[in-house]
Amino acid sequence: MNPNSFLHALLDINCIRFGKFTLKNGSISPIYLDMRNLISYPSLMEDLAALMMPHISENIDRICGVPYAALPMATVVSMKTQIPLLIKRKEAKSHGTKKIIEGEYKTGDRILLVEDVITSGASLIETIDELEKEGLIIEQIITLVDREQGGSSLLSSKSYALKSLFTISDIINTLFKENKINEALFDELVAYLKQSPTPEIKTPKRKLPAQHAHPTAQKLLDIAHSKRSNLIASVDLTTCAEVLNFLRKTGPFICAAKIHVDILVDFTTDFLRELKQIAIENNFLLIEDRKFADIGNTQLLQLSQGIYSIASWADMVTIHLIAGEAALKAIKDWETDRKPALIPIIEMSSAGALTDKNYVENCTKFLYNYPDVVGTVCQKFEPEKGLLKFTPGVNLATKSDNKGQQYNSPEFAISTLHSDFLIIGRGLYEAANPEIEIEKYLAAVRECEIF
Ligand code: S5P
Repeated sequence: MNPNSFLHALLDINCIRFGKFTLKNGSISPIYLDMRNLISYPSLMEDLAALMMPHISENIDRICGVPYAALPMATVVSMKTQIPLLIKRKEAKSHGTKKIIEGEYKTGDRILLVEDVITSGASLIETIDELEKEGLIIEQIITLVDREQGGSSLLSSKSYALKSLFTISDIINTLFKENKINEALFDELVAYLKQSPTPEIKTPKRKLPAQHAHPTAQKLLDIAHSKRSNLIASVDLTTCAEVLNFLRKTGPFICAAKIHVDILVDFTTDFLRELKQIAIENNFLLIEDRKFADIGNTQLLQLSQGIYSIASWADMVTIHLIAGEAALKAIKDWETDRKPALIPIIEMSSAGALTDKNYVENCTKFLYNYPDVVGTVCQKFEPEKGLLKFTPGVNLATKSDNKGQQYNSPEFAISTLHSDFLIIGRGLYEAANPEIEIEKYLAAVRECEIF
């Protein structure tokens, strides 16, 4: 069945009705959409599945139906595609397992969410949150009808892929063209759609905080505000001269330089002296991206000993929380004169990273209890309680590096991911003229009005 014939059928079986209807939000609408009646017509359910199937991505592990109207739709699509079904309960069971999702699944399964009608998208976002809390990845959403009342913009502002088989404008235009509704009704419907236009999604602009409880984080914020730059240069160059030259050029425009000191082929302690000097002269902080990931005792040795003697010069260091809370506790209990602030890595930017929702949720159980922690390196996760958000994987020119790195634009990182600080590596240090390239990044972040 072609899409237009399917629309006629929806009209015939009263899933689309015209008249005067009071909607849930109290407003009066001349059109009413109620897809629940479709279940009385099994052949139409099959037609619907056939219309949805060409849009389904290849990598879907599970199909999820949201009760009630979309549940049988998801069921038919599941039967036709042989992709197993999940049901998201309306309320968690009050007894026994207290499950919210029925059916077999595992963390990281990619989900196709099937919906009947999407209006503002608010209830769908609640469903998505609940599924994500279970460690599922919402790969795709297919809805039969989009009422064009903000739902699609809300979902795309949160980077979800939505496919609507029909928009309400499609329905009205098609039915008018095919003489299923008369001109007077068409005009009334068009006027209705015009006076209730898609509400614009007003996501408040991300502002860089002014205050932080930790003195090093406060310093970083002060520098960022004074330079109007939230850029952290990730200087992954391999000779001391290259790193220092790069920072002499870009130092005035960054608020911190992040290095991997162990990739330098000609490291000497003189390098550290010069690095600190350039940092002072150009007013930026130093981050060692060591990604500590060991038991507490070893981490303290890695921080304080060896040729790099990281704690003696780094203002901040990155740390994985794979070892659990003990990793942070050992550093908290460490008595020393110079302790770098900590930036735990909660989510990684690489494709297929194992830092899924479960991992993130486990980290948040203790993350906020350690005053040395000033922020997190993450992607979608939004840290709370004053922690700053640092996001790597930012590049103006490319989306990936063919080695697993995934890039977003500065605009996306700030406006959609709500990052405070952007970590930029090859986008800057591989540029022919980093001091010119950095102006493009500065223009992009300032455009987001973060300062
Ligand atoms: O998830 C992460 C965490 C980090 S710290 N993804 C990352 O890319 N990084 C680091 O950021 C990575 O080690 C590198 O130093 C920098 C990104 O560099 P780029 O050249 O890909 O921009």
